[in-house]
Amino acid sequence: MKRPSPPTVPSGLELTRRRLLASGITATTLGMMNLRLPSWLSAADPMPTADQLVAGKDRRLLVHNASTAGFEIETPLDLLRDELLTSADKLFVRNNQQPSWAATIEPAKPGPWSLEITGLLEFPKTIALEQLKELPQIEHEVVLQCSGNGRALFSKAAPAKGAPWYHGAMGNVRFKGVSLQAVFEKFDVRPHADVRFITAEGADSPQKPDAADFEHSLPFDDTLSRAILAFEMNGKALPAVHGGPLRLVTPGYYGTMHVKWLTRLRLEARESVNHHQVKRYRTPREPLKPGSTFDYGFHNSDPNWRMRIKSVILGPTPNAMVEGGKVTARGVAWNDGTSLIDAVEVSMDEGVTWRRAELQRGGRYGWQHWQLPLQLPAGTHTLISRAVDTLGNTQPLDGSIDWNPAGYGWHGADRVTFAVKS
Ligand SMILES: Nc1nc2c(c(=O)[nH]1)N[C@H]1C(S)=C(S)[C@@H](COP(=O)(O)O)O[C@H]1N2
Ligand SMILES: [Mo]
Repeated sequence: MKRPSPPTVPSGLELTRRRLLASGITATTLGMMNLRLPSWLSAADPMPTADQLVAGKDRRLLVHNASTAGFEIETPLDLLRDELLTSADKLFVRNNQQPSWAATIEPAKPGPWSLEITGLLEFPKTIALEQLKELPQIEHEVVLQCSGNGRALFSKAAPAKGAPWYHGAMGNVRFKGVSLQAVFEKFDVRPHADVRFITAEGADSPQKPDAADFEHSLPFDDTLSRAILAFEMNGKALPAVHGGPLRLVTPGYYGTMHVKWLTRLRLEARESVNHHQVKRYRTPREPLKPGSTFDYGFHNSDPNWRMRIKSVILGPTPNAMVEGGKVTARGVAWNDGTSLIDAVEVSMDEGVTWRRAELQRGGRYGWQHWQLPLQLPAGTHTLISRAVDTLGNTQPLDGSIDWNPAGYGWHGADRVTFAVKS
């Protein structure tokens, strides 16, 4: 696909305005929808651009957080729309912590790398990256999505804590590596019978010495059957910023579970009590009143593991002015890969009637593309999309019924308002 050259960057103010416009939303839309403005919009000092933070990134990406403790960088909708596979220079970045050598989309060169497998097993293992690469390699197209993606939309109901991501904390990429199952077989990993979780650690460490080191526990059986240890993305060595040289990728799971710079897997009978596993990256089991507080624990919340079913409208973009009456609605849909996306339905009348969009099936864990040609009169229109899978899972019309303090797991029916010129 042809890549437009990045715009030349004038003054700071113009830059922030450009970035917001590039996201497909405008300050007025955000205001009307009662959403929180990105912090950099009001900041006197303009944020550094994405390419200044991470070498090789497209400077049109939206920087939410430029802290050296961990970057948060979003892909604007119109850049997502142009590619079937999100290229390394456009893919969002979310780091809680980051190794100093990982601020580039080039392959990582940290020196010799190995993976330890420890915990409840017969003989602990240390496996060199080169040994892993000798196993048969497999490739999966996967939706990589932060569990906070769409958080800004929750703020309509009540503020949610964290970066106000719109839809661009996601992408669709191909990861290549070796299956975890094959690694267990080849290296004769013998887990004890009471192993229930795999806890993954990366080479990154927190900036403050008293802060918890990022790690995540995943369910053992599901992870063993799905996960790959990835060392390539989109046919090239895995970019350092996206977890190179080695990343745990469990297709169908939220991005936070795809631990980057993977150094250790612990086989355990219990979920980790690490702060990032227990107090963050969880979703309450029962509905909450928007704005309420919640004390997260194992008994009342679930980790952000499998992704909820979702569809996103990629065109028209919010507030677009469309010429003529012929408009093609289009976008993507996905779920956790356990069942197939059965349909994407589109409504032009606030959910009274629905029409099925044409579905173009992709890989089990990747984006399913959909489109629907429409003939529309001049005026303002609101397009709503929702996906349904073969298990009957679908998206709530008002996604804010899933409101939670950290704004995780937004999967409301998507809606876009645009105008047709006469
Ligand atoms: N080691 C490590 N892995 C990590 C993180 C991190 O901070 N450290 N962030 C996680 C989160 S919250 C997300 S959403 C994804 C983001 O992946 P990306 O930056 O490659 O887009 O990485 C996950 N893996
Ligand atoms: Mo995330």
